[in-house]
Amino acid sequence: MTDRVVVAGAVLDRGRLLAARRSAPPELAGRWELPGGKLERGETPEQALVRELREELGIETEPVERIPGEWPLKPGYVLQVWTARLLSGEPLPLEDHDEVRWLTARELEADTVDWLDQDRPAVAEAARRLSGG
Ligand code: DCM
Repeated sequence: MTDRVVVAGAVLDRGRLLAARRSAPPELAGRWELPGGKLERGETPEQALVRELREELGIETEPVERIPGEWPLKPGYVLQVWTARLLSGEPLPLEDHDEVRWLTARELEADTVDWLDQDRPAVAEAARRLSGG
């Protein structure tokens, strides 16, 4: 059986990375993540990402490239991450989150927010891209 994919976005805009704080489930609430969600049947990861970011945050985005790697979640699920460009909208915690923040490279380096462990490798890679590394 192949694992089901959860796709998350490293949304970049004007030198900052978008972070969202989960409001559910209880064991993940309060932790920060790259926002996203599960693929629906027939969707490509890019389509799922655009849909999830629209539903959860009210923003329009364009996936740019996949960050290499795949990270295990709960059994049967893996996390894949794409970088994405913000096209329009101001992110708001409409669904599944209770706060959003734009983090600069410096704030990322200072480890300002409590990321989900499984998101940390992709966040580090996105931070490298922000600082031009
Ligand atoms: N998830 C994660 N990291 C992300 C996005 C999601 O670990 N950046 C996990 C949390 C959930 C599962 O994927 O267990 C499905 O996400 P959601 O509840 O947002 O659909």
